[in-house]
Amino acid sequence: MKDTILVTRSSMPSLEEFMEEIAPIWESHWLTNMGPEHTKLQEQLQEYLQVEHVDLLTNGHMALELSMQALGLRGEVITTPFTFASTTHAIVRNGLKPVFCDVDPEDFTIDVSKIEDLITERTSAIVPVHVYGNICRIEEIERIAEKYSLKVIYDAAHTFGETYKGRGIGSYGDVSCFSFHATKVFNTIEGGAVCFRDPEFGRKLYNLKNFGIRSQECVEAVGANAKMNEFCAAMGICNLRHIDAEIRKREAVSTHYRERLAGVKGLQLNPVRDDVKCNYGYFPVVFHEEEFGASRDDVFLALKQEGIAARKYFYPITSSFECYRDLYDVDETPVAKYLGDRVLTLPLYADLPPEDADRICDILLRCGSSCG
Ligand code: T4K
Repeated sequence: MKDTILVTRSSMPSLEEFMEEIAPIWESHWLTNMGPEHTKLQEQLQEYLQVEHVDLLTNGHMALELSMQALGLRGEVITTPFTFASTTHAIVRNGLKPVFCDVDPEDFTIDVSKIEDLITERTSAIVPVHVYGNICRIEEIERIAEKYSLKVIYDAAHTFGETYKGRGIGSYGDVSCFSFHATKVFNTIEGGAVCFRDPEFGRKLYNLKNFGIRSQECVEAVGANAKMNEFCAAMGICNLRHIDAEIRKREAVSTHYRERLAGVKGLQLNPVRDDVKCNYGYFPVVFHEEEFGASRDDVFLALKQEGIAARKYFYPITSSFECYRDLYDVDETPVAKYLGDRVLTLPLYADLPPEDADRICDILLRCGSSCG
């Protein structure tokens, strides 16, 4: 039996490099609450992400949840169900109602032609997801948001380091929220960030991540505890030194997959765009069973039997979660439902050897020919 291959593997610096970065923490005894490592990473990320302002949080989920709170959203929020649980939960946990818009069949992002029909007098925001690092139709979203005075909060969890038309992706919308979870292109073990332009929003967010405390004697809002600690920030500082090389290695794996799988009947791959600098975070494949000859679940099982843990990101779509039973109608987003039932995300990380990528492709392609 060959070694198990998981869907991803965290990028890490050498132990020596991390030890060197955390040594001053032992001197200072300053472990959290916006210490020097936090400040240093924040400054470095502002530059790397090409954004006006960035704040660091415990994770991408709290970045979304507290951003919505800081913006004071009310009523309904238009979003997509083809995403991780976090996007929808953040809306619901703010007491807001998610209104699900369908997705584009080619790139899985919000179908902008369907947004306006969903807007009511209760709508306060749009929460589009740059899913798998595929950039949403930004200009059209901006046009709609301006026309109806809506806030735009991008779930940018998958887009670390990406640019669109030469601009850092975090600079679009009112707010963009990143995840720095262990499974992401860039990680701080657990972590997240919010990029924004309005300093007043930034002040509110900063307080909200620290219980809503404005000063020692004034608590101005019902906040949470979502501060990134010094060890996580130190991990980020180390990982940031290697990020460009890591992304290049991911690109090589993605290219390898693409060479083997592009053009195969019944397989749909992520679209490639000239105006986007991509981070190669995920390699989703949609299996159109009728043409390919095998279903997503056939391939999932065949890989599993060989110790390869591809993942069904994002199945089930969030509107069909058990916790939202009877609240939403999945048939209102037929494309999201269709894709959720057919997509499989192949293993992808910087050090995935080409022979493993080949083995994965061999098993996958064999499924198509044997079942078809
Ligand atoms: N919005 C979107 C669109 C998101 O995708 C996410 C998170 C968020 C918001 C929220 O951001 P965070 O609050 O998480 O920062 C994983 C991640 O936990 C989650 O961050 C991510 N999206 C989601 C797509 O995937 P699981 O439950 O699939 O993770 P898990 O534990 O099964 O790990 C997957 C594989 O990663 C493992 O098989 C091996 C590898 N791994 C995992 C861990 C935990 C490592 O190599 N090292 C590790 O430490 O959710």
